[in-house]
Amino acid sequence: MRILLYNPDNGVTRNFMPHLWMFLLQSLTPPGHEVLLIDGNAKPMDEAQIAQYVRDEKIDLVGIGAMTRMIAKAYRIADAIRATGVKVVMGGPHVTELADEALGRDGGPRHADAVALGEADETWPQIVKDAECGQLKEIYTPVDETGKERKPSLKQYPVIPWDSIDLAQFNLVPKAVFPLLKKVGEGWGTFRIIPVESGRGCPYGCEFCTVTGFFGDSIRFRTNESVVNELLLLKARARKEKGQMAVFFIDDNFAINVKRTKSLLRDIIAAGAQVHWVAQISANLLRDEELVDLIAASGGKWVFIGMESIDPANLKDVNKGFNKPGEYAEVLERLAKRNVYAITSFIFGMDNDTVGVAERTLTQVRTWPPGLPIFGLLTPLPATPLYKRLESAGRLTRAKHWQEFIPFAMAHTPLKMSIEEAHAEVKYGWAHAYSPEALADAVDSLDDQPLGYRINIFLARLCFRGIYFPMMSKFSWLRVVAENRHTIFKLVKEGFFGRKARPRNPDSEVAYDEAAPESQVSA
Ligand code: B12
Ligand code: SF4
Repeated sequence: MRILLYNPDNGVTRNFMPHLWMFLLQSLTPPGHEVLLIDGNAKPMDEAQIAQYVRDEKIDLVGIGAMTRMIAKAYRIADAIRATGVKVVMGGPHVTELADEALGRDGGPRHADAVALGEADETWPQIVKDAECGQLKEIYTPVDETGKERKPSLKQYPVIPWDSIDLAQFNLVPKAVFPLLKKVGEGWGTFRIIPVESGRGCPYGCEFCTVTGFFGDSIRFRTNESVVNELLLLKARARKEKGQMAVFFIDDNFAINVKRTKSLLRDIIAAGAQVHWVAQISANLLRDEELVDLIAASGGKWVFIGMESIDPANLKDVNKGFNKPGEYAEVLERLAKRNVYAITSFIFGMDNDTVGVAERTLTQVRTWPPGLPIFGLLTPLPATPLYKRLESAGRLTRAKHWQEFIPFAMAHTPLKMSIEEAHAEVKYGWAHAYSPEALADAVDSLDDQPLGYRINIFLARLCFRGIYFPMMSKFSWLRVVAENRHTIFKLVKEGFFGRKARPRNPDSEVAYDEAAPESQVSA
């Protein structure tokens, strides 16, 4: 069969990274089939175009995966494909929770011929077999011989052939910045961020999160060896194409088992498999100095920290009381001392939030080492404890918000402010954290660091700005470049003419550079 795996675009940004599920299912497809991949973020298509593609390419089966926010688009695409007579299987977190919606059993229209519930590593080969002999079932559940739900072990993880997969669509280097990047170092022809998982599951059960329900509270890990080999494969590819490759460890909480994470990081260093990497780690796990040393030495550059709120009452409300706002600054300093920076994620519209929450949060953020703050709104995702709580309290204003996705829009009423006020807080957060002045401050605060670090934070801030302020057109980029011309001029001047030597930060330890002299170090 010719199988198409499709991920819809998110309608807001051009994703910076491909989705892992597609590559994983491609690798798990039984031999004898050809699998094509389309990520709508890289290759945007409307319903008519995808239907035409399916006909032209003589596709026999289509698999679609989507998060809740992309599900409306996913359904429209599925409808267009089914209208051509080709069967559609859907999977991922949304349809796992609302299979009846996808199958049209809730009174609405049907969008999928089959739904794969939960993790599909073990059911996907069966789905392909059944589709091949025309016996596709409606629901595939990962169960053991006794019919009990089974979470796949990651011990036998497939080899994803990163050395040969066509990744042309995921090159992040804009042509306009070539001259500047060349000054920073050779080998910037391509830059890709590749998703790699080392484990699944998180037991913390934060109220708004689907992860504990979906992946279970039993945490499973790949072997260190399989992760190390994957990194070596990626590194070899980057070297071959004279480009840069960074890895996003997409584990929900990369250091959930600190002992295991340390052992993995040590093995990465021992094998010379360091690449620049990003991972999600909760603040409480970053108290461990040795862990942070290993993060830096193994190539860790950015850590995504779900801080959510600086108000302990809010954190308690959403079952995230293990986050201690009092230690945020210390955690960030600990990282920055090793040249590791943080993507700090905040949620507004929580029950104890009042007008001014964005400025109160930013006041704290400004005292921290420079990073990438991001701001979102509390969103009741289906089947989360939050959804159930708000539903039973009659507080949902758009109970099926995913049917008409609106970015940065609440679907329930917060307790201490209005929906409009919550929206205004998010806007304020983004506008002030990503203003030309804030970007200049971030660059200046790294004044004692090499140019690469400062360019890095500047470019990262420009890109992150696009999460909230649409930056899809050339015009919007030109405007942002014009607004930030002073900082750009300063960096370019320094790139071409150098600058007077500055005292180097005596506390700073560039552990990764020292540990991995021949790796793809750039920044
Ligand atoms: C990496 C990641 C991202 C990346 C982007 C996605 C990417 N390019 O990979 C970034 C960091 C940008 C991101 C952002 C967001 N994310 Co996110 N993200 C993840 C994360 C941590 C990993 C995804 C992953 O690759 N998992 C590993 C793969 C193997 O698992 P999987 O995708 O679920 O696939 C398996 C099954 O679901 C199934 N499957 C999936 N698709 C299909 C399709 C078919 C046909 C079949 C048969 C099976 C199948 O089989 C796979 C193998 O078992 C997940 C949490 C998680 N652990 O999954 C959250 C998660 C997907 N994100 C989530 C959310 C909410 C967001 C944001 C909206 C957060 C926010 N408030 O801003 C944004 C929106 C992004 C956007 N604009 O598109 C939620 C989605 C919940 C939901 N119901 O939709 C999750 C589950 C986390 C959570 N907190 O609950 N995210
Ligand atoms: S720590 Fe992160 S992944 Fe784990 S339940 Fe909380 S929000 Fe979800």
